[in-house]
Amino acid sequence: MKESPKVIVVMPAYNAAKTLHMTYADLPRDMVDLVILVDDGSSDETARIARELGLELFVHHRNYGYGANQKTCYREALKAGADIVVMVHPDYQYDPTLLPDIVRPIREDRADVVLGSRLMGASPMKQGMPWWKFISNRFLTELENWVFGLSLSEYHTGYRAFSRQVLESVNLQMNSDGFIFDQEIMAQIVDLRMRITEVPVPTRYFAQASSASFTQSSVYGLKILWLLARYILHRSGVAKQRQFESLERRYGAGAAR
Ligand SMILES: Nc1nc2c(ncn2[C@@H]2O[C@H](COP(=O)(O)OP(=O)(O)O)[C@@H](O)[C@H]2O)c(=O)[nH]1
Ligand SMILES: [Mg+2]
Repeated sequence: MKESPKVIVVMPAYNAAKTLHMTYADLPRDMVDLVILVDDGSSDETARIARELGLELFVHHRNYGYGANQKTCYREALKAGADIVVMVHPDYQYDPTLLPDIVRPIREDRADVVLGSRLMGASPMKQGMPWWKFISNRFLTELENWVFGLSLSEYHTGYRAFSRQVLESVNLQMNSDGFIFDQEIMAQIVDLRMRITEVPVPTRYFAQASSASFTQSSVYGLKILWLLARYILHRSGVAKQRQFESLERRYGAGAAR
């Protein structure tokens, strides 16, 4: 890693007008070279506020979804020359002041991907996570750990940092435009044997911080099961999935390492 890597924060935004200001104000600006916000066709003032704050703004002309939003975020961050890309949700759910902790393992070349985990510290339920989200998070995490052969504390966080190499290697375009994107990129990263580290972050739950209903979360859970099934088929060689294969020859099954 370079002496002073270029750190770019990306914010996938959808109706984040009420929380964008707070989120941006808490970012340790001396550590961040650029903040990119992608507005996914919000119906509120998100774009106007982003412009006022002087963020690098990209606007989808309609709502394409959370995954599509991240695709634009990473494309633009790479284009802008990022060495490290940190996703920070503009809904103020994850504490932006912890950015140095999230970036450090990549700067020190101890990791390629860093996840801010809400399940490493104090009880997430005491901090407001609904009990059914907590239980399904635990269950899916154990299942994903088993399939991926890892021992992470959660896969469902939206606070993530990636090295440039990761984002150049995974086949982002083959991923979903919806919320399952977050799990698909993890499966790709695991298949490429990238180094994943976790750092503890507190959980915050309030009206604007979370919109996923019980039904949406259940559908999400089922989509994860389907993803894991496809991953097992891929990994065992029964049915290779292009989605999980690296775009870079250095990584994955064909790599000479
Ligand atoms: N719901 C939704 N969120 C989006 C979309 N595009 C980007 N996002 C952002 O994705 C983040 C996660 O959504 P959220 O409802 O907070 O999910 P949760 O915190 O996991 O319950 C938020 O910061 C949104 O601003 C979209 O199309 N739909
Ligand atoms: Mg949220």
